[in-house]
Amino acid sequence: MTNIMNQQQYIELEDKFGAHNYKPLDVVLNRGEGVWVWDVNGKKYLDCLSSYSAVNQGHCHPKILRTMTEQAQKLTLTSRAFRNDQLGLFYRELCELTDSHKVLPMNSGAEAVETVIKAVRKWGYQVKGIQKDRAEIIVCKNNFHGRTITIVGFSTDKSSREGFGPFTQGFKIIPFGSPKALEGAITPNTVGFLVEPIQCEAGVIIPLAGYLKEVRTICEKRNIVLILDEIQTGLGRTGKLLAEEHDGIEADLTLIGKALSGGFYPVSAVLSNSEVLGVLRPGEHGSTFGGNPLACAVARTAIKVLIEEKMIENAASMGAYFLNELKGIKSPKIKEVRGKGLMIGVEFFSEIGGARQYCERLKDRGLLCKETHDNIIRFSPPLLIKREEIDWALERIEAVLNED
Ligand code: IF1
Repeated sequence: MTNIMNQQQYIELEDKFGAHNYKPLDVVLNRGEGVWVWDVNGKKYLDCLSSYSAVNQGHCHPKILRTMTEQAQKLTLTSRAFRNDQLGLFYRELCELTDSHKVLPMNSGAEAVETVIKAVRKWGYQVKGIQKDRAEIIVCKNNFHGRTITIVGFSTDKSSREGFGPFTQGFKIIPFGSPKALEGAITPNTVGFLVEPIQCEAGVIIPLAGYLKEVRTICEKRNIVLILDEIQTGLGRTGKLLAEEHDGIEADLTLIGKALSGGFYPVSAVLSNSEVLGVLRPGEHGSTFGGNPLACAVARTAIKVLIEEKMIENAASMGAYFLNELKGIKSPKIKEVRGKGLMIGVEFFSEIGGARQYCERLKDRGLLCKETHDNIIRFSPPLLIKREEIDWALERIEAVLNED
């Protein structure tokens, strides 16, 4: 295929006509297959970001692609004014797989977060008997749950929130990883605790084993709803279907998104193990595209391939291998290597002047990854990555670390 423009021209177009709310690496991609992507010059890269875990199943997975095109030719959108033949099947399959009772489908992750905030507040008023407009939700420092006004209002990240107020009331922020802090923050008005099992965007921050178990106990004892944001950690990323399984617990509400469609389409969902979703009545919540037949069909296949092709098991074994090999790299630049499954963070000493330069250099050598905050690189390749491909990545990572 001949390109009508060169790479620089594509970049200039984006810069000229697009809002500048991103600072992407200057690589212009136009094709993807499995763990690999290609730029407009035909150069091949190993994708170690997986679109922030949205393409866990690999780029353009052929089975998901087939479902997408087949369903798109049949029926794409009915709105929820009418029913469609995919929604119930999607619900049942998701509930059976995750041991949930009810599902509420949305599109983006942020919408799933907004949905639980509404549902949990209503539960607080209706079931717990909290006084009107007093409901409080506890969240963690350094959280990342999305970009809406309400969500960034309880972010502690300056660039996410500054300049966007006034914000929504009713949130309390505690340190991540501390059951004691949770205990101390609960008041009679507390309705829920919203937390990521691993704080990915904060730099792959993994709490001590058993944290979620203690949190689960506290929520139970104090009658508050435990909400896990598994939008990034869920669907195999950490070597389990849901990261909560590492602690052997079940949240009351679980949020999934991203890889729920294998990256084809925005699909998110709130999974409920409790009565909480039951408080929503007709007219109180919804979305034009949420639960549409195309989304449901795509998500059904995306989940199916994740299971059938044993991607979760592969994430566990290849993740352990990748983590161990990264830990074995002797470099004075590396402060710490940490991870679970194929969610891996490499933290550099701040003296080296930021992780971005290493992302740039890795890009030049054919490996795509992204810094998070200044000094951390997250490696999160698609879950079907093979040992040889990890070795290929390791060679390049080592080479880049050994330069200058
Ligand atoms: C961007 C970050 C990752 C999420 C968790 C909810 C959402 C996300 C745990 C919201 C979304 C995305 C947003 C995307 C980049 C990416 C990201 F760098 F911004 F923080 F992954 F780490 N909960 N994360 O990770 O889901 O509404 O986007 O579908 O903002 O560029 P969304």
